[in-house]
Amino acid sequence: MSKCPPVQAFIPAVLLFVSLGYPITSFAALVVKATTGDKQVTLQWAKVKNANNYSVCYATQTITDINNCLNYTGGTWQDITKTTLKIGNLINGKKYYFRVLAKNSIITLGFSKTISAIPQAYALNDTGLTTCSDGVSNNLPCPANGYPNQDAQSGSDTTQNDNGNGHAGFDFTKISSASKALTANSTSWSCIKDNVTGLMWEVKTDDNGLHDKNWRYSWYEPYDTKNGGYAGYQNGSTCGTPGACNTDAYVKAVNTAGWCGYKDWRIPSKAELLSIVDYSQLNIMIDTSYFPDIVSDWFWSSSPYANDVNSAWVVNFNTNGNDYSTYKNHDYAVRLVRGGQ
Ligand SMILES: [Ca+2]
Ligand SMILES: [Ca+2]
Ligand SMILES: [Ca+2]
Repeated sequence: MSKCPPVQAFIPAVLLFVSLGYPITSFAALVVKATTGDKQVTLQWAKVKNANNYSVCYATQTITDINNCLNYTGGTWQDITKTTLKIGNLINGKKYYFRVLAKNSIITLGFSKTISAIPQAYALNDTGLTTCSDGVSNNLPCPANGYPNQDAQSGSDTTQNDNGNGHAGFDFTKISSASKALTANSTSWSCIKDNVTGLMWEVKTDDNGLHDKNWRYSWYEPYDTKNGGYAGYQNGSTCGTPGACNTDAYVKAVNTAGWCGYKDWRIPSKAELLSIVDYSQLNIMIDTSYFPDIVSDWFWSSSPYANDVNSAWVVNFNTNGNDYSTYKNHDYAVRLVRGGQ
């Protein structure tokens, strides 16, 4: 009658062997994704068949053996029944490693590969790139044969690719001069809210007023803790208000008047400026449907250059989206930012 081998008796023996701590390989069914936030990382994975419990191990060094979780630096072990876990009280900028184990009430079913994530005060934008390249051509569909794991194959440009709110993964909202959120098809706006980073950006004007896109400023920061050892140069010459054409004077003038209802505008850091560079563009390296005011120039950051007190960082939105250090007495464009700190 019975033609089959006694399979049912065999499987529990194997699983018992596994659950006693003998090595089992990580398995494809348990793929963990990490989302970073301010001092936190949220892990998420799909439910594993037959699993009703999960254990999460995280540490500040890579986890080669999840069963030894507590032996790794910062090793922490947590048992949960859900398929998502928010881990808080982490240190921003520090790299953490995570591994998840799936089990039921009797046995370990398997575990994920180790992934890493770095919590940070604000989320990062992706690059805007949605096409792949090989050794010869750009703008190819992904994947490109023989050239795996390209920028366009990961990040929010892939997971949140919606051109209706800014190119690919960029997610912008137009803001009126009275601080009101506007629809994407609005034709007049004064500021842009970046919904990924949480930063709000100044949109320039072309009316010869305070915000005119053609004005240029020298770099000046009177606070010693922020200027890298030298305050810079006060007398830039091309902002329509003689004697006030430096970055500090411009910030003060805008905050005295207010812009989009706010008075806490500041010069962006280099990292903040780089967050709105759209690397899919060839010439003007920003989403011009939200920032139509862009001028072909370098934009000042608030970041002093550590190797030379006379210099600070600029970001080139004109041709390549690169950052450069340059002398504080040069005149460059400014786009103010607020929030995020
Ligand atoms: Ca990407
Ligand atoms: Ca988008
Ligand atoms: Ca103008």
